[in-house]
Amino acid sequence: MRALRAVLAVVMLGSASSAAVSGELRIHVVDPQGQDLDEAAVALLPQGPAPPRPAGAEAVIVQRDRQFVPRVTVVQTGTPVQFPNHDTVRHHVYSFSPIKTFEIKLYVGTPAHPVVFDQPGTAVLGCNIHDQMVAWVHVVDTPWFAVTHRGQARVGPVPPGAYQLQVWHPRWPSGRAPYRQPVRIDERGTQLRVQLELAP
Ligand SMILES: [Cu+2]
Repeated sequence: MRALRAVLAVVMLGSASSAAVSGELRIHVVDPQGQDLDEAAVALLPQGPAPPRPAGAEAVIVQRDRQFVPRVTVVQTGTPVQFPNHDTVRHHVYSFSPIKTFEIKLYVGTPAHPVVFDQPGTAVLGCNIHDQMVAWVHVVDTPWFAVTHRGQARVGPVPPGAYQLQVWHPRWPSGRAPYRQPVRIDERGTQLRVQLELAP
């Protein structure tokens, strides 16, 4: 009887772990001085085709107190982004970046149509009226991404396996391809520290 109970326990453990086969990346991103880096965009690119964008996925970049909030947004390729203006002053949002060139001329409230970011890469956004306003939309071919806070981010759950880790930051030298390294995500999760060489 005791032996049978042991077998049952093993079977149940086996089915529990196979039902939850997913991993996670826990990453710590630091600058060249070893300080925690906020606003780093982290993405896990699968080796095969990426799963499609979750239905209804969209992003929102608010304008408040004459700033974009958040400053760094990561989206999967094809994602619509809304730009509601919560200020009483008008803003004029634009991007000259090759992956997405657009402008939303002087407006208040929420523009009628979102902007769809349909190519991977990074778009720099500005406002024609307020020079200090800046934001970045980092577009990736994967639904698995995060932005660091106090140097930390978690990406997942993802199926265990081999990925390319991609890390980008606003102070990453413009024109240089984002930082990449191969990474293996296992079922118990993978922990990693990345030090980025940034422009001063
Ligand atoms: Cu403005």
